[in-house]
Amino acid sequence: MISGIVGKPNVGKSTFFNSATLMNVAVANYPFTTINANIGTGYIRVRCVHQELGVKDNPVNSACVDGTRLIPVKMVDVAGLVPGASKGKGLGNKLLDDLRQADALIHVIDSSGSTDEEGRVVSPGSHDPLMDVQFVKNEIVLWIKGLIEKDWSRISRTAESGASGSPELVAELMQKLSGLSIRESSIEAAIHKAGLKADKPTNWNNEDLLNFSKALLDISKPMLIGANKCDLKSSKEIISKMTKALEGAYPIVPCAAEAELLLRRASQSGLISYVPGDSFFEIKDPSKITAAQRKALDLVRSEVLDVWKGTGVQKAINDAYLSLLKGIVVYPVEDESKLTDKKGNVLPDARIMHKGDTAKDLAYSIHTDLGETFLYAIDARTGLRVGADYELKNNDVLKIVATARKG
Ligand SMILES: Nc1nc2c(ncn2[C@@H]2O[C@H](COP(=O)(O)OP(=O)(O)OP(=O)(O)O)[C@@H](O)[C@H]2O)c(=O)[nH]1
Ligand SMILES: [Mg+2]
Repeated sequence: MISGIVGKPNVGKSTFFNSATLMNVAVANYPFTTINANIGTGYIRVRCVHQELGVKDNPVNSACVDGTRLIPVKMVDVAGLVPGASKGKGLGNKLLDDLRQADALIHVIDSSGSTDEEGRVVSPGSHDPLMDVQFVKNEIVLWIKGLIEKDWSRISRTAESGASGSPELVAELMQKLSGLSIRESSIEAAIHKAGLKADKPTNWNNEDLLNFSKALLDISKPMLIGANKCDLKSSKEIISKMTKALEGAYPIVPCAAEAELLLRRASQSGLISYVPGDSFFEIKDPSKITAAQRKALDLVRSEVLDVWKGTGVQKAINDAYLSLLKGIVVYPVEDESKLTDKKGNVLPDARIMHKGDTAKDLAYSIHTDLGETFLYAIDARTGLRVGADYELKNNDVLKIVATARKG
């Protein structure tokens, strides 16, 4: 599962990305600082099961800080998107292509209203970011529509000449949109949601294609709004207005990416203890901190943590994977009584799976071989066997048993 960080230029996408991944990609106060996509690893934060199970853990694929498990997830930061991007304006289709692989979108907006549609600096509160929510969505819809339209007459005719109608259209669209991280079931659902008939695609008009593209975006790439720069004064009123206006359409998470970056770096260099997502931090040794560092940290506390109860960056990431993408966390082990891997590490891995995935899906996600030779799994909590179709539950600890593969 990959999340894509989208939005118009100069809203803080790369700052958000840096704060999530602790990478160091370029950030600057002008549009189009980012040109090529940046791919990195962020973390979702969950309560680890080790305390409940009464063991000490040795995470391998993830980290555990005082009972908080940080599980790696892939994130991509792309260039800023301007009105007309789907027609090639700004960095146009290149950046949209960089979004192909994203399963969920974190749409970063400038909630202080101090950047115009194209990311140029304007006075705080003078631009309404609600307009950006609309145009960014429209551009992504038009890009999807453009991809389909290019080949629509062939797709629709081929699909219609098939024997039984709908499966042909879905298969043709699947092929056309391959690489876009879209499932077959999402295409079916989008046809249905748009109120269209799959057996007569040659009758679809321009508006039908547009409605289909809208539905497909909503279903296949769910989105939340990261209302960034919430440390600035003008953001409070704008966020409250937007929250009402977007109710039922998109979840909105107030964010202060710059503050998160400062906290993460201060924590990394040992100045403070802070776990991403916390609403507080502690200065480790007050005698080692400079006056400037203290001032910056005090500002983060008073303008962000005390007001918003966190910087929002971790919440946005968690919500993207756990709510939008319906992720659940599963801990595979090799020895179900000791909860270890082959090397004796306790609760070594935490994996994010989809709600609805089965024990066999878990096996496949670890290794194709393990999926193909799957026999059953053992629930470490109960010691009972579960079958291939067992639906995974959040926080399951499972041992997969497979036949030994020869040669
Ligand atoms: N006040 C405030 N400024 C921020 C915050 N996050 C980012 N900025 C500033 O916003 C400006 C743009 O940040 P970037 O991260 O480069 O923005 P971007 O969206 O990646 O920009 P492009 O790559 O040009 O599309 C920089 O001056 C950042 O320091 C924040 O949380 N609060
Ligand atoms: Mg950038």
